[in-house]
Amino acid sequence: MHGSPIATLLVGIVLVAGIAGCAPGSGSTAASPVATTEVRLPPSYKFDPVAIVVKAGATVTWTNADNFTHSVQFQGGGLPTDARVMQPGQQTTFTFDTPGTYPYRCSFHPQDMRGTVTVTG
Ligand SMILES: [Cu+2]
Repeated sequence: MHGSPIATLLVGIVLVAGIAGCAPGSGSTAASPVATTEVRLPPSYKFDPVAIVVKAGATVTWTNADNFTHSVQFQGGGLPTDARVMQPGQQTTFTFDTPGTYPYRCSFHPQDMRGTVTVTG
């Protein structure tokens, strides 16, 4: 009888810790952008880093280091939406002139491969 309130409290703490521990993994779009102009596509099927931040006028280079063909396809935002296809070992570049947030994806693997370029003024 004396032990049960403490046991209830402990269960509560474990539950809260478990929920908090899950939070970062559940929000994959919430990755904080990395300041770089280089995005690699390592094996397999991903952009690394997935979110970057660059200054207006910067040229971003994507390098396909995977064993499969991928692409960079901007999702609107005034940018050309044609797929910029990269065979394994190839690169593509794009110069961002206007501040904004530009989501893109791989046109071949749109469910798995998405990234974001944030351009600051
Ligand atoms: Cu792909």
